Amino acid sequence: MKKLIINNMMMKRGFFNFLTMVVITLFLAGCAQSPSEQEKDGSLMDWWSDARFGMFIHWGLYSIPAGEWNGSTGHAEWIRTTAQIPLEVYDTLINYFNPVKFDADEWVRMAKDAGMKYIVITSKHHDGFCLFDSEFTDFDVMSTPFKRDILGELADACHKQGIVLCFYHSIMDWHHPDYLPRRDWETTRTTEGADMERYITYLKSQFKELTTKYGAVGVLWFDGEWENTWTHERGVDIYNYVKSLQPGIIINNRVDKGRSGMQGMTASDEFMGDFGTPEQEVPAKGLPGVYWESCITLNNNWGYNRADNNWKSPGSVIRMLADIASKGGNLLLNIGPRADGTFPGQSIETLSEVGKWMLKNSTSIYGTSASPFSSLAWGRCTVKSDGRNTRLYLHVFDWPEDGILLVPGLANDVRKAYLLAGGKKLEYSGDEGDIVIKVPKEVPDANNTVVVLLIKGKPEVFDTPVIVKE
Ligand code: FHN
Repeated sequence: MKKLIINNMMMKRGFFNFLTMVVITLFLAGCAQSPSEQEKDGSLMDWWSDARFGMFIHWGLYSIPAGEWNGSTGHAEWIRTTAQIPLEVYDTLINYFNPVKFDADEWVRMAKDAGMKYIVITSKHHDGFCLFDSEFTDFDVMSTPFKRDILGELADACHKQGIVLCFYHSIMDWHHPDYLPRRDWETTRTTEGADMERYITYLKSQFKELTTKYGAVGVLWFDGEWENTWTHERGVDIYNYVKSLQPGIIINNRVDKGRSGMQGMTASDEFMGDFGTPEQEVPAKGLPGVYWESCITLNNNWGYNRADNNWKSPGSVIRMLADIASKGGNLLLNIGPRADGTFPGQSIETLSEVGKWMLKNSTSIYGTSASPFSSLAWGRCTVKSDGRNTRLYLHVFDWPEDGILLVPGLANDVRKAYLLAGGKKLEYSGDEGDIVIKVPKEVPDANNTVVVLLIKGKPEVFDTPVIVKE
């Protein structure tokens, strides 16, 4: 059943394919369930929860100034607001958006080679510019010199390479005349005739385009829900509307008003959203029964900023991925492409290094669940059970100099211990529940060496799981 859903994600565009997908997902769809429930019947969240790792892409007109305006270099995708650029000035950028080096197949290949299973791209960010050919606005890619449907090309590449296509769409819109409020510094831009109901009709028209023109869509990633013109009632309406268009689509909690700030979790069950969205942070503890995804930049900015060279190291990204998976979450790692359609060199390098690690260790990330341990001095743990036995994937960040790796408070019988990369068997011993594993003195992978402990049955750990934030 789950395979069927994933196969549908990969189907080529086209109405027939879409119709088949709708029929199948109408049969399979269900509202989001907790991880324990979803194990019963292979539900909506399966592919997403198993994926653990996706690519975020922030790209648009704001990529042209590359963070700089009137000599200031601290801007990015918010530049229209942070540099207080009048609408009529900002909109002229549309005449210069011509990403001649854009290659959808290459973007998708880099994501896939990094071990990512889905891509979330900005169909429309707060500035209102649409990266797709929309019938309902001229403020879109077809009004640029490029005149190609970027989301259409990315959709083809994703379906061809088996990566799930997802869209980020901003509720807040600094361009559309019907969206309110205006920016507080836009004192001369009239609000005359602005009509939020008409804006919501526009939003719905574009959701229909996004869910009918590009085949199966994995996630609709909402954002910009925080202004007072957006309400819980509107969030519920839009959530249900989008689900009616593609019942198999997953929707984050920023469609409604329940997100608890950058911590990202949903305040209570009354609010809509299939998963929580911590931003630029990882929850301190695993949150059993809650779907969540941390979205994180590679430097300090979502949109491209030429001056921002504060890049995270590949090792820190590898460890962050393991940390998040050990708490039962997903990592959505951001790329801010340049205006010409290329990825920044440092981003390419990091994706490549993460990909090399994933090539040898991805089974310790994909389809795993949260650690049963309270805290592990040397790293993290992810878990995969087959009903009879369980594999504990021990992500060792701090390699023991004495060659002794201690696994505290584990009551299970151990069947085997080995290095995941290469499979080298390891000696182990244990009493009173502390398992001692003899590991090579020389660390195999200084970023994160995964040691596998194969145990009988489900993990029985002496203390409750409170996993310490790095
Ligand atoms: O304002 C946006 C920001 O530009 C970026 O898109 C992030 C990514 O999740 N979301 C909002 C800030 O919380």
